Amino acid sequence: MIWDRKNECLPREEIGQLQLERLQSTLNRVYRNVAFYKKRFDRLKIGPDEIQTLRDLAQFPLTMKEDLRESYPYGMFAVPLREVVRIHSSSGVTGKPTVTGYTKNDLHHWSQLTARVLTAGGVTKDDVVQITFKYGIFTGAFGLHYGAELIGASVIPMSTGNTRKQALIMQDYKTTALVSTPSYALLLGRYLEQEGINPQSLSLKRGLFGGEPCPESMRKEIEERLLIQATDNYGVSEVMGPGISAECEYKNGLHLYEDHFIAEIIDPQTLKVLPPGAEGELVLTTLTKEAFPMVRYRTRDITSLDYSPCPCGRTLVRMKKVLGRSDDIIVIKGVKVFPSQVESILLEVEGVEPRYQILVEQVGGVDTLELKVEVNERVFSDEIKNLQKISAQIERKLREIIGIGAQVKLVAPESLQPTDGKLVKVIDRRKK
Ligand code: DLL
Repeated sequence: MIWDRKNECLPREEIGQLQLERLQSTLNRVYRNVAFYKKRFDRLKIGPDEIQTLRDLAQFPLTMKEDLRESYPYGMFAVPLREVVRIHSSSGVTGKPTVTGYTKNDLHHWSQLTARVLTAGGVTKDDVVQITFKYGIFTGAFGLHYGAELIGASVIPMSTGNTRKQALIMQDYKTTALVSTPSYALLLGRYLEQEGINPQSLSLKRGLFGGEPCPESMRKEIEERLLIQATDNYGVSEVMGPGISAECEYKNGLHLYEDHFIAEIIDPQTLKVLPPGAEGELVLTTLTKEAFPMVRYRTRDITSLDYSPCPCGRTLVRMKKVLGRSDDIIVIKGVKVFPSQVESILLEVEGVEPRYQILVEQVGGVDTLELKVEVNERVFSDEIKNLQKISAQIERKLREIIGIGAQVKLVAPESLQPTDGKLVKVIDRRKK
């Protein structure tokens, strides 16, 4: 099913033309209304009129999270505050949060976009949607909430935590669609087994997961445990929140809503734009946002773009599932470690949750790594001897597969504290 067939299935030439027109207008607006952009463009002696083709965008400077922090809180707004009707913030996954604003029109577009996401994941007006993102300043819950209401689904605004109550409501209210992070869905799935709740007794049919990476092995386990179809959706608060890209039923990449965003892939080292298909860092430019337009925002997320046709009929480019963040790579004693590698190891260990936190420190000039991992209730109340066996097993796998020595600490279920439902996966306390 497609929510906005006209805009999601535009011929490719028309997408390009629409993007060019909207890009020219966005650059004009930011140049006139945001001192940060004016100063930068002037310094490089480039102006909005430079844009003759979409390729010309590469001449414009990249915007980074640090730039937003310097303009904290409202310095990057392109409209007066009285035009802003909603204020959100990023989840602060990597440091101090940033502020974003939305006009009435922005909110209208945002609901349309999350309605596209939900429809692509199979949600219709007949669904009962349980949202377990945190309701508050984080974009996840409100963003998807309004899209679900626009579709006409019945929305349960559960917010985060309290797995017992989440499961109870899921049973009693006959939830058909779960909207959450993939790691929370997995936790819920394992909780059901532990409590002897048969997933066949639930009405659940689909899960729409986002906010953090969901490797294929994780998707498979969630689908098997909850007996659902799971799709991935992606978003970044600084750019909009959820509603930037989402998988369709073919699950072969996330269709990126190109009528509202331009996607580029750059080499994170040289910062040069890479050709289609190459793997690198995703850079996003907004095309319709009024309150908080963003030009060439470095998301830090590693992916690639696929322009080949999709059997679903959408003509929008597909981004590959995010592989990890370019700033999440930890170098320990010269070895490069991706949190996703650690996650794959944890997924294979019985009784262990893929909910973890990596703490890197320097003790006497030597890098040390501690890995805190949640285990399920049964394992946690097991004998010390068995807990030690599990941590030794993880330590051995880390040494054999990734080549790093780590101290593994097993902790109680749900004891690692998420920020807005997302865990900060890497804490690096070494001096840069
Ligand atoms: O996480 C917005 C969102 C909420 C998206 C709910 C989807 C569902 P931030 O808190 O600003 O916004 O975090 C953005 O989260 O740069 C990625 O590193 C990561 N991320 C988000 N979605 C995915 C995904 C929201 N589907 C950061 N796969 C991004 C992998 C994701 N990583």
